[in-house]
Amino acid sequence: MKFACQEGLAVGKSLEEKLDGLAEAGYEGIEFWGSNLGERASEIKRLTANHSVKPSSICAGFRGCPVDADKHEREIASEDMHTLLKVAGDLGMTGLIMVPIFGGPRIPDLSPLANAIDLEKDLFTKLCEEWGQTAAKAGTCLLIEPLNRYETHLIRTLQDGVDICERVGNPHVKIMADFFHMSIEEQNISAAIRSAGRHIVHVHLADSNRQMPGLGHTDFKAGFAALKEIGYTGYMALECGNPDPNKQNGLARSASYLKMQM
Ligand code: LER
Ligand code: MN
Repeated sequence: MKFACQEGLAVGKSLEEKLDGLAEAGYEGIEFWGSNLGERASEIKRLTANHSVKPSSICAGFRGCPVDADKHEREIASEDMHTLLKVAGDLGMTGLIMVPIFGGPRIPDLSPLANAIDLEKDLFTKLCEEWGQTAAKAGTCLLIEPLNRYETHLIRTLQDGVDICERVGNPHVKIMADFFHMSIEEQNISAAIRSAGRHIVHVHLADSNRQMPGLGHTDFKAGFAALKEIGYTGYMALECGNPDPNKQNGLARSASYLKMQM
């Protein structure tokens, strides 16, 4: 297991300084926001080629919403997803993280023919089949991220994500597990990780209150033990608040805390 950190949390004016700061604090990966990332790909490649901190993943950053009622919204989302998957592959990343929809449904309920949720899931599965082919060609993965009930109605538990992966049946369509969302949605985080094990290829780290690990009540020791049991060797990227007035110290303290939970 390797610790990574989202670019927005890293300390430094330039990407070069951020990479050095992350290495010093004990991180081996950096996760980027997706919008316009293609324009930065050559700089990222150049700066990370001989650096201990590698590009781990892209976190969303596509326009539109792939399960919107409006065709244009769906098309721009899908187009950006294909583009970002190619960028993720080009940068040697684990994958592109995506949430199909924030908030409530945007398509009408057509029951008794089909309710909105079934329509959304069918549509999302179809799109994952298309994105999965691009991911496979690019040598990366599409990473479905389950979110808590206050942020989405659709894919909320690891099992919800696994159901889509199994419907698609492409090894390049996987899920990622976010400790913050799991602390709200899962009955038992370790059991959920063990049960979804075959499909987890990326992890987000935040405590139960979305602060730095160690500042809430999530049992990372138990969660990491479950990840070890499933043979997880991927990145775990920090996505949380850093309340330390000295941000660099906060990052270093978090890495030390996390290493003690392994
Ligand atoms: C949002 O809560 C989240 O966890 C992000 O990773 C979504 O892309
Ligand atoms: Mn997340």
